[in-house]
Amino acid sequence: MMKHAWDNYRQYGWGHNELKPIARKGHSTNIFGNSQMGATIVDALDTLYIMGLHDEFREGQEWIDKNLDFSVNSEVSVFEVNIRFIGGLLAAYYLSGQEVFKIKAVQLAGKLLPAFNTPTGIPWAMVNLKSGVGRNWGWASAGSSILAEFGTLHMEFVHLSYLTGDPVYYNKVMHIRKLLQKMDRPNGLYPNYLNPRTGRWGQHHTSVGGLGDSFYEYLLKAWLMSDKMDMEARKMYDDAIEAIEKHLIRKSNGGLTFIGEWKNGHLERKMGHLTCFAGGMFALGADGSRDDKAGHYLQLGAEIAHTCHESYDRTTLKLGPEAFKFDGGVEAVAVRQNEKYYILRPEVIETYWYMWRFTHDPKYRQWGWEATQAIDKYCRVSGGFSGVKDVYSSSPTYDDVQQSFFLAETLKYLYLLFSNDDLLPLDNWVFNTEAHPLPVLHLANTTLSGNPAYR
Ligand code: DMJ
Repeated sequence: MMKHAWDNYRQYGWGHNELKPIARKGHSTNIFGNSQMGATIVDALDTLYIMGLHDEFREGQEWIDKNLDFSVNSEVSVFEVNIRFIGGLLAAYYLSGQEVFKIKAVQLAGKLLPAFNTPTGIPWAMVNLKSGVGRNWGWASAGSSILAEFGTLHMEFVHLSYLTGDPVYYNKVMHIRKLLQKMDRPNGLYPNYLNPRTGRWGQHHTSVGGLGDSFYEYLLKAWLMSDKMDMEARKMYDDAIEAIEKHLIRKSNGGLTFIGEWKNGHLERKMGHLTCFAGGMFALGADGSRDDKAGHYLQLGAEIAHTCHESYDRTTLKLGPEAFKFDGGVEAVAVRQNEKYYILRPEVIETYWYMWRFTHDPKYRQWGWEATQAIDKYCRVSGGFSGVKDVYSSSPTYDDVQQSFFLAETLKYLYLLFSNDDLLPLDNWVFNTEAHPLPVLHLANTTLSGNPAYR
């Protein structure tokens, strides 16, 4: 499947950000501005490497060396460029040892830094790579920046400081953390919106899915990545998860555990495909949890994995919808037409993989195999892989996009699910939110100024 996705991108979309597998031409979205930065190449590199597709890896490396240029007049998403490009380049560097990846990652990071020039130091969502001018998404509440965006920079930025010896990146993300620590949190929950001019929360909407998700993930992973020294991050994670469990996690009438969203003073009994990553996160955070609740969090991870599997199993195509409800007799099923699509997302498979690593219960491989077969049957087209618009329809129509995260994440997690545990062991590697593995840093003897946790 990786060969099919890559070869078609190579043939029809090379150098573009993504591929339209039916029209057989390049594709892009506003997260990459109007740039042609080969997002699929950068996102796919480490998957190619891990799978032993060395010729393809070398082709990608050559393109990056000769063509990847960040001096372009293009307004890009700081978050997306960080997780896909900086994360992808750093992982490729750590796996292969090729300097070009490190050099490009550092060049690109330099282009993102002007986004932090706001009155509070909370970065803008978007930055123009040439002019350095930043701004926020027009749709975000009250001119706010987004929690999952400014809160998903820590892993990559700490690695950049580690590799360059320049504390600037580290200081930027620690400043964000300090600011968040000082703020009041309604019910202990972090709202998704924060205004970078005033430093005040926007709308009180809290989500473990879109807009919130990877902020919580990076608190846990900051701790893991520091060889469990960064206790400040662990505490923030534990506090956040306790509030989430209290206010957002419920059991449906049919006995399915789900994570809802806090909106306008009440709990919305709806869960997104994106939220399904949290099963893996709870399992990953079980060891080291407060009050020795490891068994509890592993169980919670298993319950979320089960619920998300049900969201797949209750469809015609055996692929999960973008969002599903637990309301009025409906359980783990999408209700609105515009929530019935599947765009090759990884989160459910990601959770199967973490659960497999921690329990070795064969059901996770079985569920992963069901998803593999469904993707291969319903999303494969002759020019690559495409998302589908309705997982409840037996004759689905395609969205004609092969997302770069399909190669970075979905196929990587599937490959790992059927590999031995000594391929990227979790004691030594921490995966960024785009599934790019970064090594645990043993920083006891390294100076990263500012945080006693690192001394
Ligand atoms: C990916 O870019 C990352 O996993 C991100 O954290 C969430 N959305 C997509 C995949 O669905």
